[in-house]
Amino acid sequence: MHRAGFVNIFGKPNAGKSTLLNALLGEKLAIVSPKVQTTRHRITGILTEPGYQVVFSDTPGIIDPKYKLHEKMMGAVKSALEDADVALLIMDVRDNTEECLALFDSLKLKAQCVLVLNKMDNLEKAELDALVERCKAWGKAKAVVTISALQKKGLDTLMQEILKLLPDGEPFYPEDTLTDRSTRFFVAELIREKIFMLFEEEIPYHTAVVVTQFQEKHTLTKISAEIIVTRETQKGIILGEKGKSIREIGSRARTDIEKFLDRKVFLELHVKVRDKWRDNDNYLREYGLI
Ligand code: GDP
Ligand code: K
Ligand code: MG
Repeated sequence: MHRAGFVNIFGKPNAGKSTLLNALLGEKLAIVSPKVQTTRHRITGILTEPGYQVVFSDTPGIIDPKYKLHEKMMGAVKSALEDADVALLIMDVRDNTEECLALFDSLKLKAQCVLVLNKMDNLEKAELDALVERCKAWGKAKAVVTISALQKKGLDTLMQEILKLLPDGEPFYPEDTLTDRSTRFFVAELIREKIFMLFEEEIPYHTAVVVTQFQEKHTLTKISAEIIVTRETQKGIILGEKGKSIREIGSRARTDIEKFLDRKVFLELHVKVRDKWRDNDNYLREYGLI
């Protein structure tokens, strides 16, 4: 018998959705940062093992739409809600339990769900046990599992619970497929992650990254990318004094991209100002956000 199905990961911003996807896949597919709304796209990771294939999706956190970009992000959440076989509802153990459960109620889920209590490394055992009891009493989850996505704890138990709920079926993708996203997409994401790491406040939220050139040369891959911001002042900040900041972005991104591609990389970055790109359909399309 073979099982195959779609498992989508939902939760408030920073609950650890992207960290969990990466941990389950054993690959860094989704970028992670302590800032909310780092994930803008739905990212698929495909886990193929003897006897089963699980197509996981990481979704942007559940948010109130403010910009068109946010509406598109919520669109990704809604479409994920509708087509999953199993929903993983992930909660940070330190978040307000009642609030989280109310939020999950409001999603009006059709899929069967597993409640995943993440960051168990942050809670004493007695407190964790009490939380598990409260979550079981909620009654809407087929299982309640405690994990630490960061420390890769509890993941075997979580996989067992997922497999119990996965339908019988043939694989959807060839067994060596890891994701449905392009290499260019991951390269752009790795660059965007460095901007989340290095800059405070609003800069990351005003930034998009587009790969404009991706060439496999003899011994290395040559990549050019544009960092798009909304104002000249932001361009100045991204560049930094005498280009110090953009060099830092470039060197950190190159290290990660080389790891991801397992090849030497030559990376060239440019900064462009595009007023109000977040509210412009043409730009959102160009940046792969629609
Ligand atoms: P997302 O917004 O739900 O995708 O959350 P991320 O995966 O980006 O994680 C948000 C923050 O929580 C990051 O700083 C992660 O390193 C951290 N984090 C994720 N999982 C754990 C965990 O199990 N334990 C701890 N202590 N931190 C975690
Ligand atoms: K995050
Ligand atoms: Mg995320």
